[in-house]
Amino acid sequence: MGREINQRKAAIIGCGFVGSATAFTLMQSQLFSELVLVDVDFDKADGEAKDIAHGIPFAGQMKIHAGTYEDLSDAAIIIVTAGAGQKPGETRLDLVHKNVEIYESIIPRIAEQNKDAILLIVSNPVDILTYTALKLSGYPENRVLGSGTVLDTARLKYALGEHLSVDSRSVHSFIIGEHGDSEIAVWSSANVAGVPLDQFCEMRGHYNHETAMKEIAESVKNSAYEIIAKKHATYYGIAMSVKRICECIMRNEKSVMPVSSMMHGEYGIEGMCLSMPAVVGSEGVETHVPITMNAEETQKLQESAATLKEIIEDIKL
Ligand code: 6V0
Repeated sequence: MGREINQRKAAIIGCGFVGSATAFTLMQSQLFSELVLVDVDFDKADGEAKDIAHGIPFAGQMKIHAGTYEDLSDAAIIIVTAGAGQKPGETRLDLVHKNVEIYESIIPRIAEQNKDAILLIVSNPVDILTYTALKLSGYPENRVLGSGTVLDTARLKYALGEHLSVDSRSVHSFIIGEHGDSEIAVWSSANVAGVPLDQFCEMRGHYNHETAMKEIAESVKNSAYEIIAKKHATYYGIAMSVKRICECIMRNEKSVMPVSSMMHGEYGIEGMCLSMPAVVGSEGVETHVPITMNAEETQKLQESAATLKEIIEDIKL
């Protein structure tokens, strides 16, 4: 245990659709000089590493290879995407038992090799598994985070950008809570370049915002179901979300992102992981940013938390 951390090394555990798309994206990002891929199926990891490595001459020099848990001992970021994905019709919460069991076999082995990395959890249900990884790893809370609603927030910004015919990067809005069916779009603080969303809608000739926003939030919430029904998995959007989180950590950007992390009484929510905006930098989650919400949004967040709490109380770690 305990080689010195190589600040430019990352590892991905689980090389299915999400793990391999993430590896492909990270290879192109040039954020890391070494990327190690681990999977129960070693050949799968090896095949993906070799295939992705053939893109290196077009992107820039680095090392990408399949490995074992011993190879994690000096990784700065360990991304966990291992586990079953949703089948058509399944919710993320339906995956709990299968994936908690998989985490019980993975997380202690990571912690045995490396106590100083940042654990970035991606498998679903991501909030429950972030909590599971935190408990099983013994890592400090700031260094265990889940991709949370970073992807859902990107989906929301994309949909709003299309609706309003504006660059999605100029849209400031968050989806928070569970990465799943009880997630909440925080409309009350949404804006485009500082202009409140309702006002911007009118500027663009849309006067039915309440109906339109409801439809957009529903379609964002259901987009994974739609994609899974059509192509059996989602992976490009999450790969870009993971890359963005890695950028923040590697460059100590301190960007505000809705990652999943441990809650300590914010909005009365305690002892569980869910997504709310947080400052993310080289130490992981630096601090939560309790954005302004109206009473209805706060209540929905508490309901989302209650859904997750029930599940957490049911799993024995
Ligand atoms: P997949 O294509 O079935 O890949 C899973 C991979 O994990 C396979 O290669 C398995 O061999 C491997 N695996 C299983 N058990 C272990 C183990 N014990 N150790 C190491 N590797 C193991 O699934 P896919 O890649 O589509 O999805 C992976 C997870 O990501 C699922 O839980 C999805 O629900 C989740 N997603 C999370 C998203 C998010 O926003 N957080 C988005 C999309 C998918």
